[in-house]
Amino acid sequence: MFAESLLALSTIDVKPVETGLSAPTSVVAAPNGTLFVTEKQGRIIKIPKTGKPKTWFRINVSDDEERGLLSMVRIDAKRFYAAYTDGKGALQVSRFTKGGGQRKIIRIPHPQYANHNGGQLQLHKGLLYISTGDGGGSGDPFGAAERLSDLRGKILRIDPTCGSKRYCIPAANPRAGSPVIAYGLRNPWRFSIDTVTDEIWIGDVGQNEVEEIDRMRVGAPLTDFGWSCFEGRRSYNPDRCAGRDVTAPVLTYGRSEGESVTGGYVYRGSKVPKLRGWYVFGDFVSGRLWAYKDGTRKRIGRADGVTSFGVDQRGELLLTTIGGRVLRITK
Ligand SMILES: [Ca+2]
Repeated sequence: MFAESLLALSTIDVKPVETGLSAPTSVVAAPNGTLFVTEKQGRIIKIPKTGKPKTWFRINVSDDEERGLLSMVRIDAKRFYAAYTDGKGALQVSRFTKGGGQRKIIRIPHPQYANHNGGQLQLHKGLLYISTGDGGGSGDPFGAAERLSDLRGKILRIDPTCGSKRYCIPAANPRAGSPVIAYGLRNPWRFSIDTVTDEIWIGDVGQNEVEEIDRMRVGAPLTDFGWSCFEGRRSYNPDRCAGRDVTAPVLTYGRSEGESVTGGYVYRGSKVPKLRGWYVFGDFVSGRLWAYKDGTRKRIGRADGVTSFGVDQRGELLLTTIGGRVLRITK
């Protein structure tokens, strides 16, 4: 441990923004700096720049094991998209209007197991990107991640505003008529889109041995990240490899460093110059935080139970912890 901390070349500081939340799963910011935090049990908490946090919205969710309210993205002051697990365990993505109810966009059945729901949303150039888990259990019992007709174990891209339709498939998607832009994922719990390079960065939680970070261009051809043929770069299930052209992870780490990766963001803020252009991410179990750039990974700090990263209105990095904290990376 001691030697390792000496190798942490450049550490960062985290400062609490808020504490006492209930299992926060994501944080987003409004242009005025107000933060919105999703809680696993279905509440959205509004945290103004000054004053007390308040419950701003409630969504009925199932919240056993890994189920719950999983993330949101803002559209404007009253409207947002959220991903949550419904009463039957399906991953539901809907548009909500404060005071105006819910418009259901897409629902992905996931009835058997309560783990591996994915559930990250990102809005980029008017299109909605959605991560989905492989259906849960262990070892992808359904072979869902590799099967393109199954929407589990994927990154999806849809046009969520499409006349009277619930959604449309963007013409630029790699497969005509399919929302799938990436597959072969186990539980891409958190992913982000770096708008400077137009790249998608995915943290894909491993099975027994290997955590991984994957990366693809927004405009890439259909991309296969390998699960469950591979776990990270290791062979996992050779029966699931036939005919696949797998894109290897950008980086992997094993059980000596963590057990459940939480994907983050490429830092594009200004207050922490040493992190500019570095991809910052962490591990939910070990609490370690790292920064990665061009083949170099540095350990930069610690946050126990990190569930999610977010960016504020100035591009500064936030994170949430299962213990109820929102933290800000300050230097
Ligand atoms: Ca993989």
